[in-house]
Amino acid sequence: MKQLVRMFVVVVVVAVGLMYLTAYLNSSQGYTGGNTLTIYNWGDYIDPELIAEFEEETGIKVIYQTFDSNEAMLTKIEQGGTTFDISIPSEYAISKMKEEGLLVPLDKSKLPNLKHIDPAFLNLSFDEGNEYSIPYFWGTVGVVFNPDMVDGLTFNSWEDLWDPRLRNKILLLDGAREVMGMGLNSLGYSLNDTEESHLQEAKRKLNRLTPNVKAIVGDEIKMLLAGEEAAVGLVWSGDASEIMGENEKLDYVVPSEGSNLWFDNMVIPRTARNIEGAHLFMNFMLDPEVAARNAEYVGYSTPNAKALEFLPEEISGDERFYPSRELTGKLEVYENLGKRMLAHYNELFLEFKMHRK
Ligand code: SPD
Repeated sequence: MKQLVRMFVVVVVVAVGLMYLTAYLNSSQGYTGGNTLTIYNWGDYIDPELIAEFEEETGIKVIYQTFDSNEAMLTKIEQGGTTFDISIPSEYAISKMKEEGLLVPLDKSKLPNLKHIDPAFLNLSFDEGNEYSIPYFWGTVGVVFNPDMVDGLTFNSWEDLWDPRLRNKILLLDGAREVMGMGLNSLGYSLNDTEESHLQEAKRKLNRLTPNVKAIVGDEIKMLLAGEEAAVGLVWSGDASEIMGENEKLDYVVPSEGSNLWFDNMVIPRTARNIEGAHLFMNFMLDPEVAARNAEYVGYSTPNAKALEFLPEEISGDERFYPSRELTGKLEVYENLGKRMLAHYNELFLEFKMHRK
């Protein structure tokens, strides 16, 4: 009987000990999340072979999920119940996530490859000192068009999009900031404008674009434009580069009234379970050869100065996708306009979408 009691006590002590150990590991910053890494990225935004190589190199299994807008990503992370270790938001979303305490500060000692990033992409106002985010890709918003299908229009001005010859020929990327920004820029306003009369004016102007808009779409915009299903698209520069790789007839231009210069950076959301693995992944993606392969695969512009040396000159020397500082200096970066104003932009964009129906 005594022996039974002793065995029972040993079992209870071991079980309680294991419970405490598990709880400690779960709450500790270094917990390896069962050696998995959950990545939450934009669709079509990484070379899948690189994920396989990272898994092989580190023994970490990657779980990969995608989003199609900063707003969708923000809502999901704000709601909680997720365990993303890495995400790749744009600048204004990073600023909002910082404000809401949704990000983990980075340990730079674990990111030796950070030295390869062009200093022009570091220390930007949305994350001074890169305390929370590391550059991944950057680019502009502009117009991709098929010269054979647009009757001589050149899109040096946003105004060209309203030309009656483009009836049912335009695809718009499905982004509230991008579409509202285009409407505001076409009127000579800032794409960060918060003046209600300007926002309403932009919405009315967008409503007048409706006859020319064939569809508002996600990543399929690339396939549709490359396949000549539409003549013109409002797109991110990296998508334009991929489309033009598929169909050499097409061209990309940033209209002269101004447009958006954006930055997508890697971050570690507060919900992360594998912070160690997240740093390993960031450092892996910062490796110049890896960054170059990724840029070549997805078509977006790399902020990694050393990686440029591994890219063919026809890519790194293409001013449409690696524009001069003179041009980028004239473009505007989206500001974090605050929760209410961002929601208002989304509402206006939604109203524009409903107007089309
Ligand atoms: N298919 C990948 C799209 C990534 C684009 N990010 C651009 C965000 C600009 N705010």
